[in-house]
Amino acid sequence: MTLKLGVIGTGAIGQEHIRRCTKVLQGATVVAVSDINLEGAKAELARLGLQAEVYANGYDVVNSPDVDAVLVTSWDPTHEEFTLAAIAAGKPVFCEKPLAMTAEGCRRVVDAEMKFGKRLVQVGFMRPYDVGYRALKKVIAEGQIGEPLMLHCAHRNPTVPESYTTDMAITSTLIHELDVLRWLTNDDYKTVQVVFPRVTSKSHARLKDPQIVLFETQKGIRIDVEIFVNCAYGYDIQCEVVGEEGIARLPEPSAVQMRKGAQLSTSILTDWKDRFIDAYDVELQAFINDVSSGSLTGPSAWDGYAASVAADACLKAQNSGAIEPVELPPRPAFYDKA
Ligand code: NAI
Ligand code: ISE
Repeated sequence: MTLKLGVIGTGAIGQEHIRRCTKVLQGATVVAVSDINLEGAKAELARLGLQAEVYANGYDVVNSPDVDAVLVTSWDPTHEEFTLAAIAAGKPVFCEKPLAMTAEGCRRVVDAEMKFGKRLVQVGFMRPYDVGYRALKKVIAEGQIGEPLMLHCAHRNPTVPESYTTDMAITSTLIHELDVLRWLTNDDYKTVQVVFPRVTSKSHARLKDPQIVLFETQKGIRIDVEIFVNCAYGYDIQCEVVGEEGIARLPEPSAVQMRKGAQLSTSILTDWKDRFIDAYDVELQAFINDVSSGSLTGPSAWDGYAASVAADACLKAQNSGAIEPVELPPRPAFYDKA
């Protein structure tokens, strides 16, 4: 059976996901799309040579009888409402990160899903599907470097638009680390502090860049994450785990080494779309397969909530300068992994 998808938001990642669902992955087809930029949505369908219904309103995508499952790829503040609408319609929904703008918003999604009685939500945290992060997790889980003691991480983007603000470095960017580091260490955050180094001259008035976010986990692991979104040189994701017996690093994306003109060089990617291109394929194929087999297994609404509880504490820490607690309630049995 071919799963009929409706996509809300046909911007950068919406276009990427429509392309992969249509041209790369198996078992799904895009039958409906929506964007507040209707002409942009139509142009994108024409570019891909795709026949699909175009709706002015995302709710019409959710409620279309032709749509079996929904992809939410519109702006961050719209995620919660469309995800709740999909749950109300009893349709599986893949929602890009963040699940909602606050932990409270994510909790509404969790509560609606539990009330429905079956998992319907997968959050677009793709890093647990990345081959490098999976290899790193295996090394840790097998005890190859002993117990993890410290993690040193960095999330660097070459540049961001004027619309990007200091809090988005947490809610839209760090949110990936907030999810993947819980998954990697099998741990939860206890406290967080945010410190601001000297601001880069490449930033703008509404953005303090870079930032350093310091966590202590429940097991006592110390984590530092540098977020530097105007780093200029590339899109660079780093993760080093210091254990009792050794150190393990996230592998660099594979790239050709060149010897030329008295230089030894390896290129660095500049675009997030390329850095995790395979992981996006794998996460969406998993969603399609899981919906078809009737049970979702990917990052859950609870994972989206847990990341947002930590994000809220980070936002508080940005403003207070103090060490703030991260208070995640116990996970309901509903979200126990099979
Ligand atoms: P974008 O600005 O390129 O595209 C967003 C699109 O949503 C725009 O075309 C906009 O017109 C549309 N939109 C906004 N409100 C809407 C509404 N109410 N109904 C229908 N369409 C609406 O942004 P981008 O980069 O594609 O990001 C979209 C979402 O995906 C964001 O939430 C972002 O955080 C997430 N994202 C996730 C990534 C990942 O690595 N998992 C990477 C990039 C983005
Ligand atoms: C963007 O929205 C993403 O999700 C990218 O993966 C991330 O690296 C970037 O910082 C975000 O703005």
